[in-house]
Amino acid sequence: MKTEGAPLTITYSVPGMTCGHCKSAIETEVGNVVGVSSVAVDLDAKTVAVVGGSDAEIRDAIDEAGFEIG
Ligand SMILES: [Cu+2]
Repeated sequence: MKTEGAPLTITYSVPGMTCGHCKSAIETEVGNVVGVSSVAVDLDAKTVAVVGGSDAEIRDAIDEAGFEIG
């Protein structure tokens, strides 16, 4: 049996995000990662705050959406 702690919020810096299109692309890809319960994109701060999921899979999803983590 696997025990998990409370989900952590991890914040990624994604400087390439510029508009609502970028925002929804990231939200869709990262939202599909197993275990992710929340994705909050801040276009002004260029950050993506993610609750739950694995760091490696979230990084892959951001890459998959066409963005680089800065
Ligand atoms: Cu955009």
